[in-house]
Amino acid sequence: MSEERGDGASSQSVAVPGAHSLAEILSQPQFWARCIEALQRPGSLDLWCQNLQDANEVMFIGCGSSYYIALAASACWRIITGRSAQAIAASELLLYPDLVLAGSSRVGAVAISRSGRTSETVRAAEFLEREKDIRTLAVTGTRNQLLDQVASSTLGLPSCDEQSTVMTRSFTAMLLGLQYLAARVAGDDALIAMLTRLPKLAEAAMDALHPRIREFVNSRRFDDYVCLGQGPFYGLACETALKLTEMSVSYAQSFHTLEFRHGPKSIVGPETLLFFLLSEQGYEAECDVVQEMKSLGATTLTIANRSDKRARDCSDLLIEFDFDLPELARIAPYVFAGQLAGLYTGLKKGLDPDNPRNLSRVVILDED
Ligand code: F1P
Repeated sequence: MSEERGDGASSQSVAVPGAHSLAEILSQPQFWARCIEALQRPGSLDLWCQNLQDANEVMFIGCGSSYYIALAASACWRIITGRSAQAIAASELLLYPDLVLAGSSRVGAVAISRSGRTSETVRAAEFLEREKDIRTLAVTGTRNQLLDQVASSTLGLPSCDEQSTVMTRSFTAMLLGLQYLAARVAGDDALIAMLTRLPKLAEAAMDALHPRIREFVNSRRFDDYVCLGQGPFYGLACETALKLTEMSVSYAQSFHTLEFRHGPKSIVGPETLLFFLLSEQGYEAECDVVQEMKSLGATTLTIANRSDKRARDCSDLLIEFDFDLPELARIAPYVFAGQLAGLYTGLKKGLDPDNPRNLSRVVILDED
C-alpha cells in the first residue's frame, strides 16, 4: 500500500512501513471465509479424504512458519481423527530420513509451503513420492509452483500469498484448511459447522484486540519475549515468537508452557514479555505457570477463550475471546496478538515489518 505525499510532490508515492502486513493481518477473518467456501465446493476434498483416510500415520512437513503450521496441524489431526500424525521440519526428512520414517505401513504426507518453492520442502516431497512411494498432498499459498508439480495433489485453497515477506494470513489460512480436511476425513460434520462460524466471530475479536495490542506495545518496552503453549497451541506459540523476531528484530523464544519452569524461566524479569496461549484442556496447570512467572516479576500477555479471576489477577494484558466454539474450532485467532505485537514493536523501533532484515520471501538453495 502506498500513499500520495501531501506536499504536492510528483506522483512519487511513499510506501507506508508495515502497511501490507497490517492489512494482511486484519483481513484474516474475511479471508478464512473465502477458504472455507472453496473447501465446501463439492468434490474439492474427495481425493484427499480417500488417500488420507487409508493412512494410519500422516506426516506434516514444512519450513519456518510452515513448519509451525505442521506442528499445530499434526496435533489437531491426532485429536480430530484419532490417527497418528507427526510434524517434521523438511530438513530433518532430508538429512535423517530413517529417524523420521519409522517404518509405518500406510503413511500419508502433507507438504506445506506458502510459496510452493522452498527447496527443502520441494525436495522432501520429491523424496517421498519418488523414493518412498508415499503420496503427498501440497498445501500452498501460491498455485502452479514446483511443489504442485511434485506432489500428487494440491489442497484447493485460494491463493493466500502476502505482499509482505512475513507470513501472517497464509499461516492461518493453510492451518484452517488442514483443520477442515481433518474434520472431513473424520466425518466430523459438527466440527466443520463450527469452523464455518469462526470467521465472523474472529472478525469481532480482531476489531476488539487490535487497539489493545497497539496501545500495550506502544506504552511499554521489552528486552526479550517468550511465547508459551501446549498441544496445538505450541505450534502457535512458535509462530508468535517468529513474528516478533521477523517483524521487529527482537529476541523471542518459544516453549511448551510447563517446560518453561525447567530452566528457561531464569531469564524472567519486568522487561521480559511472556505470551501465554492458554488452552482449555490444560488451563489450570498453565495458569499456575502464569501465576508463578508473575510472582517472579514478568510482564504477562495472556490469551484465553475464557478465563477466571486467577488469570485476570496475574495478566498485565488479558485477551479473552469468549467464542462459543469447541477448542479445536478456535485456535487460529490465538496468533493475532503475536502478529500485531510483532508489527507494532517493529514500527516502534523504526523498522518496516513488510521488509524484514536479512529475510527473503523464499529460501531457495543452490542446484534448484
Ligand atoms: C517458509 C519460510 C517462511 C519464512 C520466510 C522464508 O516459506 O521459511 O516461514 O517466514 O518467509 O520462507 P514457505 O515454504 O511457506 O514458502
